[in-house]
Amino acid sequence: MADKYLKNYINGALIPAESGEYLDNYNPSTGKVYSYIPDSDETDIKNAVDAAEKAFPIWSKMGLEKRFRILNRIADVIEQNMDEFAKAESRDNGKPLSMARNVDIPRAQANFRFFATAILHFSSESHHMEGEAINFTLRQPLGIVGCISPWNLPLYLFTWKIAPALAAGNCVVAKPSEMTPMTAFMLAKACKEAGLPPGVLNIVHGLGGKAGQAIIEHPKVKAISFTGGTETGKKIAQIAAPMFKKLSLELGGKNPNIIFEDCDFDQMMVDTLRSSFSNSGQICLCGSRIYVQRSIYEKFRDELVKRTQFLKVGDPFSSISDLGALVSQQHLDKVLSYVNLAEVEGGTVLCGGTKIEMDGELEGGYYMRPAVIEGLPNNCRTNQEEIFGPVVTIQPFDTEEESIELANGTQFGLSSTVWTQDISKANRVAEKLQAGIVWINCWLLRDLRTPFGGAKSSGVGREGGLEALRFFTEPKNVCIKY
Ligand code: TXE
Repeated sequence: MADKYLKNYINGALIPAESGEYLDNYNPSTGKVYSYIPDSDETDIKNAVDAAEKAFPIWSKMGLEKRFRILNRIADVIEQNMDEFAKAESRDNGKPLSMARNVDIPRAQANFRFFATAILHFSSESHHMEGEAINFTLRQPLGIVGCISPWNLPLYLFTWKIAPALAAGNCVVAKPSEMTPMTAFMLAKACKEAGLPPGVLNIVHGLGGKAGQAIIEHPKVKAISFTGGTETGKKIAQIAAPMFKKLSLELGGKNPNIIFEDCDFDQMMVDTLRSSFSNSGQICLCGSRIYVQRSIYEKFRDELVKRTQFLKVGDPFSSISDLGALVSQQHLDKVLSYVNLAEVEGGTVLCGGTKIEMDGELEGGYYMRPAVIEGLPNNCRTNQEEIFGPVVTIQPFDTEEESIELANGTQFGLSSTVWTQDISKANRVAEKLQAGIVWINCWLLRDLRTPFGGAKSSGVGREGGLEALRFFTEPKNVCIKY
């Protein structure tokens, strides 16, 4: 099979790492190695940056209309190969094929389409000084930028960064997670097919501490857009900040769901099950701390446990699987260790939290039963640290004030969800929540024009819509006296 050995995409060519070394790529549903990734280092990154530097004058001066056409064509190619992309994503990550088909890949093509068209409408401000002068803001591309993405929503998050960077006229050196490189490799082929000029986008595979870090350290990379763990974000900031690079960091979450007694109970249950266990809880926006008003706490608990036990964990390729495999053995071990920790901290595991041993082909896969835990204080580690798996804790509260205090009681501040039919209460609570995103009576409803990102330790900067185009451009004020 030609595609067993993935290639870097540098200067328009698909090539191995200069070292000739490869890393194993596992299929999480079977636990077996099924392909190999270039183990790139700073030499490959240097080559990618050199190619990007050469391409920049052409790409940045090409004109919006032409950039729009090429990026839109990349979206077309992804769309035309939707099924192949979805299967690859499911195999590489362990997520249900249905999710890759309905969420990940449609969104990846939408990212290209959205930013291809957004750049046509992007404009800047002017400021008039009456009788004296006019200022206008020139927004110019930064040059070469770095995009680094995680494994949980591989192509979805990779393109969420690359598309606005390219639309704004930058050239990009990008690295997908070493755990889920396959669809990034396929994107490289899609870019070739769509006629993206060589060097405009360079995709380099490899380890975070090696290839990833070389992107951060390279002096010609002017900005970094990163999504991943909070600890990695800290490391990146330590290197990039003294070099005065622009930084957008989308980091971890420990998101609260606040459920008031006056909510639409049925709708809330449907969405709470989704916000708890979609993608096996491996979405930074999943709600993992669930606070329920005491009068409906028991009803909620019993219903959540019943519905959670009903979820089918199994072969990602089977249409009846609600949850697939977790991304890696190491991650499965980490998530299971948090279930043990919860018990040590005095929690009661109401359901799940154990490894599932599969038979046949799936024997070595990384499967676990989704867990619901109660009886833990807010300040314990289980409620404070990001688990990033199919594990939620539930806790009762009495008053609106108490719910806000509990929700805000962690270092994180990515998203939050509020369930109530009282519009005044919903607005009061939304105003006080320390989070970049508040969903009221819904979850993961996304308009790509809105600002996206976190407060506190969940990150710095915002992605999405105009925020992304502003991030990837340098504002220059021009003042003209008359
Ligand atoms: O993320 P990492 P991992 C959280 C989640 C998870 C934890 C670790 O809690 O358990 O982070 O996951 C690259 N310089 N989230 O290990 O290590 C790396 O190669 C430059 C939350 O996957 O942060 C990958 O491409 N790059 C999250 C990317 O950074 C480096 C989604 C993310 O890897 C690097 C995923 C370095 N020194 C995990 N070290 C979310 N909020 O969506 C690593 N990388």
